[in-house]
Amino acid sequence: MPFYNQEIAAAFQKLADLLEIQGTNQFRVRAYRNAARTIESQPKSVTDMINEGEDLQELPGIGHDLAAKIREYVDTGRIRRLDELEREIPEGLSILMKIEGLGPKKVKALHDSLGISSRQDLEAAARNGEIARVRGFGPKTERKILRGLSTVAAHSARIKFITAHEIARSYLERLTALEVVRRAVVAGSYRRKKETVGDLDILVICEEPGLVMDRFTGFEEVSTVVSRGMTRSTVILRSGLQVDVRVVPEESYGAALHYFTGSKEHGVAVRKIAQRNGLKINEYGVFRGDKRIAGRTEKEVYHSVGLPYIEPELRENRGEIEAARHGELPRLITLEDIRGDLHTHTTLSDGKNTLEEMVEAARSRDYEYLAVTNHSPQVTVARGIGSRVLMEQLREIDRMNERYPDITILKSAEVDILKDGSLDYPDEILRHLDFTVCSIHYHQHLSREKQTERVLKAMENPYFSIFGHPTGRLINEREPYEIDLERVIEAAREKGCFLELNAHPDRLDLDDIYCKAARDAGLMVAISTDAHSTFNLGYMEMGINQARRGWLEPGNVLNCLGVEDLKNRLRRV
Ligand code: DGT
Ligand code: CA
Ligand code: CA
Ligand code: ZN
Repeated sequence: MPFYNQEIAAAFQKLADLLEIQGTNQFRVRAYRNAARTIESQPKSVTDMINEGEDLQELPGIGHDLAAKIREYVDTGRIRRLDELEREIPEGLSILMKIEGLGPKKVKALHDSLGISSRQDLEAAARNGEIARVRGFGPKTERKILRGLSTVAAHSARIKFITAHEIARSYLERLTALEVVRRAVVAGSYRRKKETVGDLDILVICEEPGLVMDRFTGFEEVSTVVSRGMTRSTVILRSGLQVDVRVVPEESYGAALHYFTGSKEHGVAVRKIAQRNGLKINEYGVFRGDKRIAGRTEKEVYHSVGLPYIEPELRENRGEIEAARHGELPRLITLEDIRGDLHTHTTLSDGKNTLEEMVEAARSRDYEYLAVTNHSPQVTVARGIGSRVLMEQLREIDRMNERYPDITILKSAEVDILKDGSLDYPDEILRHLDFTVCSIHYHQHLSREKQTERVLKAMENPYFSIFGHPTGRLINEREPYEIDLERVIEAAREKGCFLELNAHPDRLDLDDIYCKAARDAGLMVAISTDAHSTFNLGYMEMGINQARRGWLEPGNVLNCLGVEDLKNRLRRV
């Protein structure tokens, strides 16, 4: 039975959550969480690894007991220990832990004192002011919980792009493996590379629709078949994700792809132009009267209304049609345009790989440069390093640069922006760096005014180079800080600072809208992975997706510059 790594990881996270609520051994809890992260970040399917007889204990943090539990899950779809805990602890409690402002201790306290065991209970109690009266809680925590509740409610139905990507890939592989399938592609928001995806819309060209539908509805991860027809079926997977599949005739492929890629708003706008020209566009083709005049490719569809091809990432009806009409579409950035990564961690702070391993990985990606940006002292949770250790690393980088003439290792740090807007290393240390990534990790709930001032003040320091993960949001988990990014963008441009597009799939921060705002303001953006392992360097692809949605061209992106140009751009003093 194939399991997605994401699914196995989720089971381990749940196990850890429940143990934590129960108040058992912190050490076990952490072991399960680490295991979940390890599984999640495996490029290869753990199910395949087991089937191919690989030893899971070679994975970092996976011992005998954990390996056995993974195997148990892959063999049986369950973990007995998890079943036990689920019987002992009310179902709702582990969901409550996902709400910002609530940890296991608080969840347990609320359960014991107010009998809260579901989101509904929690929301009712928070609205009635009961939570503020519980020992150890107060009005502030109560407000925070209400805020957290609204975030979860607003997002939980959509899944992150990277998860959709994993599932989409495995579905496509198995569909295209069928001999009768000529072509299979995922359209919808997935093809537009939206940061979250509501459902997957698969289009198939094939000779035997019946057979494809049998296969499609019969895949093992399907939990419900919502509908099954000859040209259209809908299923829901165990993970909760809905997948639609439609079989389309070859001569309509372009029209169908255009229709189902959306966005709806873009489609409507294109169809309006067609109407004005006496044409009709639908998912079967482009028609003049009853005569089909185009529809085999998307290009044909656009050409029929006098437009050049528009990339899926731009199809949001946010000015792309006007730009296309005037021949002003951006030449969107691609992965090949990227010449290095400007935000990475090593084992020195909280990374999983050594400097040398990171450098080797960057070389195998053909990068011209790699910046090492470990955390500054304030960020103790991520094992921030002091000035002395940082200076030692700079010397090690000198040695590495001699050893590897084909790549430049840039000296940098992820410097915490303190509450008062000062930076977390003294200037006499900062001046030894090629540049800095400055970011906020604490005091995320300041007022909009204060948060903005804090960042503007920090930018006055001439060693401030790139503002890291500028809004601090975690997709589906944490709202962005209150901050006036328009002002930050303006100030950055004036002072010679830059903004990061953090490519981590949980962050994608800047979002598409602000990428475009930066571009429109003439401010360059750094697309950086924030890699904590060699594997994470691959998140660059996620950053590129977001950048393309934000209309970014190579000329808008710092790390498309060669190393000398880059250094010159970054130097403020
Ligand atoms: P999602 O799934 O919420 O992330 O977003 P989409 O864009 O994938 O939306 P979805 O799955 O509802 O539909 C896929 C595409 O099909 C959508 O982007 C455009 C097209 N479509 C769906 N419903 C309509 C509609 O009522 N009118 C028009 N013009 N197009 C539609
Ligand atoms: Ca969709
Ligand atoms: Ca759909
Ligand atoms: Zn970082």
